[in-house]
Amino acid sequence: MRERLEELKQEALSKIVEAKDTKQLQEIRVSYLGKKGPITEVLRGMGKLPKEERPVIGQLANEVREVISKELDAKQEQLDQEALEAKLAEESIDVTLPGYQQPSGGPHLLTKLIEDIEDLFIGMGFEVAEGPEVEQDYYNFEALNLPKGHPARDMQDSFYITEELLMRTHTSPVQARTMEKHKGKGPVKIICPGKVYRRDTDDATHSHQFTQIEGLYVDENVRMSDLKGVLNSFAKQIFGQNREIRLRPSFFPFTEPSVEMDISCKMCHGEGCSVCKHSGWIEILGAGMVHPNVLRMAGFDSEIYSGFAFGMGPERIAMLKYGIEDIRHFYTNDVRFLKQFHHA
Ligand code: 2U9
Repeated sequence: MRERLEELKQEALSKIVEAKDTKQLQEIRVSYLGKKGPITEVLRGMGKLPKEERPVIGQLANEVREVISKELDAKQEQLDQEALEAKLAEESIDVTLPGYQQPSGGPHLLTKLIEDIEDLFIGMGFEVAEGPEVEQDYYNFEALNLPKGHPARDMQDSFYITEELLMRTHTSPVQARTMEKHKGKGPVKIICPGKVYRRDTDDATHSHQFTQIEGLYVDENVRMSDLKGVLNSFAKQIFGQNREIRLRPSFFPFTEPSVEMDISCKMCHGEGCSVCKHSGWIEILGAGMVHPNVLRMAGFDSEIYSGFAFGMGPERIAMLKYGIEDIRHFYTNDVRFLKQFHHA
């Protein structure tokens, strides 16, 4: 019996050494120390032993139990420690690894161009004025010398909401509103940037929504030469000091006389190329002296006051400045396009 116990002890201890996890340890514990295990069986068979041997074997059996139990506990502790170390190793952070690059956005190139143009006119004494994009027919057309039935206000060309309300087709109603607020007293010296809407089919050069910057300067003795000086300064600051401007006669219902302004072509310096269609000049904006009817409708005495006005499309300015060939690039927001202008 002594040998049997010794044998069981060795067997259990070598199984404990080989045990890989808690489950295996538990199985060893149950099979050797459990009620149906071999040691219990030895103790049950003690009745057959001579009396004097019983306490000796009993004590030995208890010692074997104890040794196995202690080894099981020690092994369990070792497995727990190993598991903890593995977990810590797996979760450790290498603080020397480089961080993830966070892509940063930036203002849209049109936003930046509009802000640059605003700054340049602020530098010449203009203030920035804004107004509603949903506008009354009166301010969008009537107050600008475009009475009902005028061909330029065709229903087909504007987004009407009701008979009297529409999406503004230009930023001119902002000037009309600002003049009205001044109650016939000058000076009014403003630029009006903003979104405008026209019923158009989108293509490379047309968009149903685009932006405008318009300017207005009303005071006593404002002349065409003031307009020319301001626009010349604008053109040189945006396109370069080596550019020339020229004014050609034109027509707008809200200005008289009206002009269109060209800048000399940077590709050919006035000699003629594909960008300027071999004319040496590129059209960039429209302008003129404010029509007396417009001054009167806004409450100004057209005998005392005069003014100039101009209007431009920042998309067109940007297309010429950066060689962009399709107006839809501004609105489809492909980052491969947009990010080229992050430092512009
Ligand atoms: C008031 C009086 C006069 C604004 C003007 C233009 C000429 C012009 C176009 C340029 C290209 C619009 O962006 S575009 O499509 N604009 O040519 N705009 S004079 O004249 C005004 C405005 C308001 C009270």
